[in-house]
Amino acid sequence: MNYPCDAVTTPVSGFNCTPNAGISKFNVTSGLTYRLRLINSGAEGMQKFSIDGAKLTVIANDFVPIQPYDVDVVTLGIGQRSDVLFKATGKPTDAVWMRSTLGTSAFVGGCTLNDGISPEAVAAIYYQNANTSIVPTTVSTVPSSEIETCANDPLSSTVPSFKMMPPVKPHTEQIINITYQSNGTHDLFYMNNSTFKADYNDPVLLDAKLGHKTFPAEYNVYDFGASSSVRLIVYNYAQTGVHPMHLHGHNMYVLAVGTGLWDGSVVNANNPQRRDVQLLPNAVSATEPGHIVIQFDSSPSTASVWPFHCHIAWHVSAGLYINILEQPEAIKHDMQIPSIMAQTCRDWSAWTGKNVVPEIDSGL
Ligand SMILES: [Cu+2]
Repeated sequence: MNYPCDAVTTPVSGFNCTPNAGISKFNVTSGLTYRLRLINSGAEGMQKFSIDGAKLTVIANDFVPIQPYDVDVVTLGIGQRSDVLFKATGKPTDAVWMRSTLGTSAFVGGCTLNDGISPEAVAAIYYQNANTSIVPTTVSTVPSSEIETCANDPLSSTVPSFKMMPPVKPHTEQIINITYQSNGTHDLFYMNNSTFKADYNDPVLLDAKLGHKTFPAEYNVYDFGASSSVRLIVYNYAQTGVHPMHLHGHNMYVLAVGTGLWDGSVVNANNPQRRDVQLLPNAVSATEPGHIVIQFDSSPSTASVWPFHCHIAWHVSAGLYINILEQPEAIKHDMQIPSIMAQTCRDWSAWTGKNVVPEIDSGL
């Protein structure tokens, strides 16, 4: 959209700021209902999506259909997707704003690190007889308290359409404590006192295929063996804000979200929210963490090495990452790794034998 190019203080090679770049325009017809597939494809900012004067009906989170419910604003952490219904109930001549706002900066109590110059993106929605040469003049009626809430909607609101009940007693339970501390030169994220660091020349999945059972500590490998059900109790002690935690390969059950120590209670225990990214609350203080409790089912069909990490680009860059090694025996005996992968590893090994590859961060 339009951005005040004078505000660009650190030009990035290859990117130019175009003054008065214009806005995106969407055309709708009065009386119809539209499905919007929203994704936050950003690096850090928690987006709050709304359409002036409209309620939006959420029908899916991270592609998992849920029982529809209405909101003023849709909260999207990095990587989160929500499908919403927008009913175009306006007059044929109406024009309204669609908004995605980052709210106020985290430095003054908000949810994101925006610089305050242009924290709200807008696009125009034009009904069929609207004058598309002028921009809308509508204002947002979303309460500021909803913009300032750094959390997904309550788990009690998000009930999957297809019922699945996770085991009350999982096969394996693991606590993950996230902290933010110095390694001597840099402040990094630590998972149970270990900050993640990848070795580009040593893929964990290949190790698992070869039957290796032990890994360097900095790979942050959690071997859950043949557990049929795994629960992670994740505590955020970092006091750096909210983390959109993402699990690969599964729709995880989100059993609880809160602050302090988990009291064991589960929301919608017979059919909890399932999705693959969930906002983990900020720590209240150094001794009072935020928490989420997630759980996933496992079988030989889900055998792999699955990342579980924060989706904020520079948090995962700073080590907020673990590898979940699932069903290693099935990997060793049943998984077919295409020969092109082995060839790629050999080629990479040969090239890195003669060229230094700078690994400036965790390696992810
Ligand atoms: Cu994070």
